[in-house]
Amino acid sequence: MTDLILALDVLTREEALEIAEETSPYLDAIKIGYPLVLGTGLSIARELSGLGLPLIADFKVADIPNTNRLIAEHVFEAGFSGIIVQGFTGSDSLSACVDAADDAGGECYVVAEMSHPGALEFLSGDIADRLAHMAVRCGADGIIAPATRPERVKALREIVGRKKILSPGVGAQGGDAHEIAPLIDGMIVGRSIYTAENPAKEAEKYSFVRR
Ligand code: OMP
Repeated sequence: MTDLILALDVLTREEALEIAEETSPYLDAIKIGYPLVLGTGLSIARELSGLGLPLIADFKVADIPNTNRLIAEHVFEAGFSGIIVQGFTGSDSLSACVDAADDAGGECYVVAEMSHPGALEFLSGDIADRLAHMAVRCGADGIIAPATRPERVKALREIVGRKKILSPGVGAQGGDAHEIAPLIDGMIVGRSIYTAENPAKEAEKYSFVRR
């Protein structure tokens, strides 16, 4: 069974609340990040958490340990239950986020390999494998791995074992939901749901992954 996670990258409060509410019966979590939070303010997290779904903060945190900790603490205080961080800043920076997540009873996910073509220029292959190993070592809850490259997800699974793999890249970025779903724990889908004429109907189409 794979979770369906909506990437709610819309820009206004009204749109966010409307789409989140109508799609919520088909979702296991909602992920928001800079587009929505910069558009509406961090208070949108409390409003969305009223739907009763876990809320993941995609800020791809990438700073020194102290700053990472301050950001992560803020995120969990705001009502999020998970945070996505970059790992290339090193294990001390990552551990600061893992510790903040643990203190708040939340979850921390590390980007191992990104889904877009440019990811292959710097942070794929061996580097991504090392980031996944570090995620395990530092006690993160899981990694982000590309739905656009199922063979890489399989390789990263070998490294992270039973830790969670959340995968974006289905739909708008070309990833195949049927192919990736059996390999992962959570499928992150954005545009193909929230730009659809009927987002609830579109979310329902993806809900086969949850069975
Ligand atoms: P769509 O391409 O519209 O389905 O959205 C994908 C979502 O996943 C967006 O919110 C991206 O920021 C995010 N994402 C990626 O697309 N690729 C990655 O490698 C990592 C993420 C992420 O960390 O969520």
